[in-house]
Amino acid sequence: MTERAPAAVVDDVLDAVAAAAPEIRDGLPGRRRHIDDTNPSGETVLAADDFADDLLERRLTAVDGVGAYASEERESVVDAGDGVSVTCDPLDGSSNLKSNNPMGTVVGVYDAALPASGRDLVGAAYVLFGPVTTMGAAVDGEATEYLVDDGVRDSLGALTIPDDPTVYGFGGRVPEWPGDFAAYADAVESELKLRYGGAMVADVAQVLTYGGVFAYPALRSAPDGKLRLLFEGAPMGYIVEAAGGRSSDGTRSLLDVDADDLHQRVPVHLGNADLVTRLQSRLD
Ligand code: FDP
Repeated sequence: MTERAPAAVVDDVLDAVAAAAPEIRDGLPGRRRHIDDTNPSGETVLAADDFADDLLERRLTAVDGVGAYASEERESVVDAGDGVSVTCDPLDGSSNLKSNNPMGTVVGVYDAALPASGRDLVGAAYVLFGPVTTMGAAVDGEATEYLVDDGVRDSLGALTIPDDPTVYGFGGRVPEWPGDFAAYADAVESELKLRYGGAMVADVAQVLTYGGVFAYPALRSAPDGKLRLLFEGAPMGYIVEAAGGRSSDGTRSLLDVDADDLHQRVPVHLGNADLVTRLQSRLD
């Protein structure tokens, strides 16, 4: 659907996201308050969410070959002409801003009109605002980690999930977990160490670094979980699968979940293939 090769556009999108990263980080200190607004998922919005969304919308729609921009913070898709569609969670884990804990940005590049399936992804990336700024990106089935310094991404090498898993992090209140997920969590607790910080990007980065499993599962009160398919689940699933891991909504890869609605939610399970396979057989 674009005249430029999607891979070239993805490269420019990743550069634009890296260039925006220091500006997003520098813009955080004065924007830790809530503004009088809710996003399309009904969540309260911080000034920082709005700021990052506006900045990324301007930068990404300016990339030659980007035809659409959608984000968790806005109701509908922004039309930018012909080209690939970019989805964005501008500040994932922004409730960590109050406590000054890590947060991130998640980007998906779909070679299709939105809402699109994860199988239409041609690239995906996350930026992690931790003690340093890093990016994890996947293009053409290969995942790479970058250090983002001064708005430029420098490769740190292949991003590969370690074979010997050591950590797990599960979101949602424990009494809200369905019984089969709780039984899986019981088993995992005796094998792995809990590492959970409340920002999906940071929690998945720990799993990619140490090996293990991250989940924001279906909840009793929210059978589709909390995370959004197009903005969070599918792009992160694409990266974790490219890094040698596995993703699941409980029964299938996150890349195979039908996308019917721009803001639809999905249970998210990501990590080492055997841990996600075990989880899936418990939930099936
Ligand atoms: P946040 O609401 O702070 O933006 O998708 C949003 C997200 O954070 C994820 O980053 C995180 O994994 C999850 O929600 C945390 O939710 P809980 O507060 O329920 O743990």
